[in-house]
Amino acid sequence: MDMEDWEQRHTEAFYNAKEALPYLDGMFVAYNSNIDAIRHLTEEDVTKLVGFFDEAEIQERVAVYPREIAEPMDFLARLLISMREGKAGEVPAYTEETHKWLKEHLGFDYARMGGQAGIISNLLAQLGLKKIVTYIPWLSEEQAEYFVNTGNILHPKVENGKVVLKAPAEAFNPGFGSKVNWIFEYSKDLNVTCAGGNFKVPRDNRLIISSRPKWIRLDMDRLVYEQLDSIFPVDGAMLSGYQMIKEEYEDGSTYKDYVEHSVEVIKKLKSLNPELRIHVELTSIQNRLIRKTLLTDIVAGNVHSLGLDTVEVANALNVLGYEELSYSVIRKGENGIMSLYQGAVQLMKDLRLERVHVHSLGFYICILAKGHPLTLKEQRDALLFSSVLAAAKALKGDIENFAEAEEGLRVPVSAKGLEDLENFKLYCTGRKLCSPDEFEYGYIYGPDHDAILIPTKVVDKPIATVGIGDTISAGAFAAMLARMKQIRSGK
Ligand code: 8BR
Repeated sequence: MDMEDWEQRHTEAFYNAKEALPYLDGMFVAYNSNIDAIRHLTEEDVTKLVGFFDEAEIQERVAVYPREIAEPMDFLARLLISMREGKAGEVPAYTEETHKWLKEHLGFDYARMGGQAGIISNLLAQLGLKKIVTYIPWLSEEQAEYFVNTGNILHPKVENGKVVLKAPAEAFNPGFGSKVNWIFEYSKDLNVTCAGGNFKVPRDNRLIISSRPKWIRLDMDRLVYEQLDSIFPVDGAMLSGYQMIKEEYEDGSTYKDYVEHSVEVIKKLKSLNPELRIHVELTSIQNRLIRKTLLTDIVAGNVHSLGLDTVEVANALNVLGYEELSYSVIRKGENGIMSLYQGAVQLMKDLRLERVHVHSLGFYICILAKGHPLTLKEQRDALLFSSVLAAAKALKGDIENFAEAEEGLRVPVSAKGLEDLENFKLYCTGRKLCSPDEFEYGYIYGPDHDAILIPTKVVDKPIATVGIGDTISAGAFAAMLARMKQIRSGK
């Protein structure tokens, strides 16, 4: 694969998408958003935190290895464990106690929009889409402040029994609290002294405390559901946040209730506009039952498109009964990319999808069912556009407008990504999935599917990597829909 060709194709695809996006009427985005509170920890911070507790008790708590944050001591124990090993951690908190304690005793450096639906809404708004209708079942006043003020994000609000679309700042429910996730970042070589012991942090990493307030429900207000026609016209829906569904709730309801409602929403969206395409953005789901149910009951046969990273491909395959393939994806190694490809094809088939977009560092793979709506060149353009967005996001942390997105074009295509794909060439040509020439274009013609493989732009020293996966999926999905609309209008 030739680097120069791919640079050129990125540029062309970016401007093609820029021309096509204004053809979109709008996008519906639901369900999850939260506030990310970020705090970079110094040595003094850690000493101060340790000083709040009895050191022998800290030691005991570290040995217990708390799996949830019920009180501040649990937080400190998990922080010390994460720092000692330099290993990322994510621990749930079901009560607000630790949140309040952290606000009083430590505070955060800055806060930003978190959660897939929140990140996707802001991105599409900043790219200038005509209309984004966002639905967050737990939209609070504080959360509403984190939506960008571009005027094109609207949220359903019930007024006198009637659903109207308003800016998030006018659509929140005053009775709701906020879901705040704390992200504690720390650097390599930081010295930690606790209970007479001493260690040096082996690498940069972070501990996340994800807030799971009991009142959170992945559900749609009944009136909003009944008057769902009020969100139209929209061309697509991007749905995420299903990981919030719990097996059981204190009020006796179970995951089955929420799964059923979620499917009703999808069916109603499709009945209101049969042309509408629906994308689900996956993230890691620890609970295997919920992960499997999401795939087999919500995604399969109901939605068109799935976006996920390589670890999520492995996790999905694992609950669907493809353990060997799943391990082979995780192990990476020589067969990693082949297994990833086979795995993505399997997901397309088992879940009856039109499109599976897998993003990895340096390349993306998109599997397409035969009969998908665009040419492979057009599908490739949509992916290349999202690669530019990912580069802009890694470069700047946030893409405030189209001009900032354009800066992603300056980032070079990853040599490592090209090399990984090159290693895959023999597999593809050997199995007659494509000729060597077709491979150079990134096109694959399988017996029961087509596929696109592209090397992508990767920023050497990214400012941040949070939200890049969501940016990639949203950018590619929006660009694909926009091209479909453009064609329909005769351009
Ligand atoms: P997830 O958060 O869903 O894992 O997605 C992260 C994605 O961000 C990766 O799949 C990769 O494509 C992209 N990415 C990362 Br991580 N670092 C990047 C970088 N420095 N430049 C461009 N893309 C990056």
